[in-house]
Amino acid sequence: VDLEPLKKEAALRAVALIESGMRVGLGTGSTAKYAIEEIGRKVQSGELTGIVGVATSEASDTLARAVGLTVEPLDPRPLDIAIDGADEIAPNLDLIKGLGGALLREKLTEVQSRRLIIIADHSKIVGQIGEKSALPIEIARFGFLSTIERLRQIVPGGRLRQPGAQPYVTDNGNYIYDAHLPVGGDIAALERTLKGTLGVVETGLFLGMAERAFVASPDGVQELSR
Ligand code: DER
Repeated sequence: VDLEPLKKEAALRAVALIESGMRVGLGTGSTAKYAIEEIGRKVQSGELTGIVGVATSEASDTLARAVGLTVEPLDPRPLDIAIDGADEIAPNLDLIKGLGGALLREKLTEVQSRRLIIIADHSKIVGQIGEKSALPIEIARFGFLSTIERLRQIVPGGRLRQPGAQPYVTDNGNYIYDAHLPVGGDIAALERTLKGTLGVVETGLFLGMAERAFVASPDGVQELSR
């Protein structure tokens, strides 16, 4: 089945929560793209006014401006709402994110948002974190081979993200190591261990951050809340 209409439906449900005057975190990825386009449509039609967007990637910044949104850099002021996709959604709304490579700016932005709304198709639903997706970990470029060796001691079986001849480089000039998580286990403890590992910049574990998720499947859009 074509998931794109389902992803768009989920995005429309999330965008319906935005009110005029809000500061909005703009997510990254193919589902967040529908949300950014819809916000742009509502601003152009006058349904929404006074919206300021904060983008979680260069790609989302470019798209937001292209649809006529005002985009500002992240500053310490809180955001009213952020809308973003995910790679895995657990029953308690713990997430894996980062397959689009934007996890650092996403987490930096979304921790400042009063509400984090996740939008996805049903393929992202898991019973436990680690079931379907790798865990993206952003690592410093300098000494990355040493950092990867440190990570292999914690989460063996991962690899540097390298789609072509060169490693993938994030908007922040870092590399990504895609780790394979053991399913189950204490992921909060794992997050602490990973964050305490020299050379690790950020992980794609978004634990206890999302307020709700709109998940689209062929029989409709489910609204999950924590
Ligand atoms: O990289 C990211 O964090 C994206 O939000 C990703 O998790 C979801 O991307 P998708 O909507 O294209 O599947």
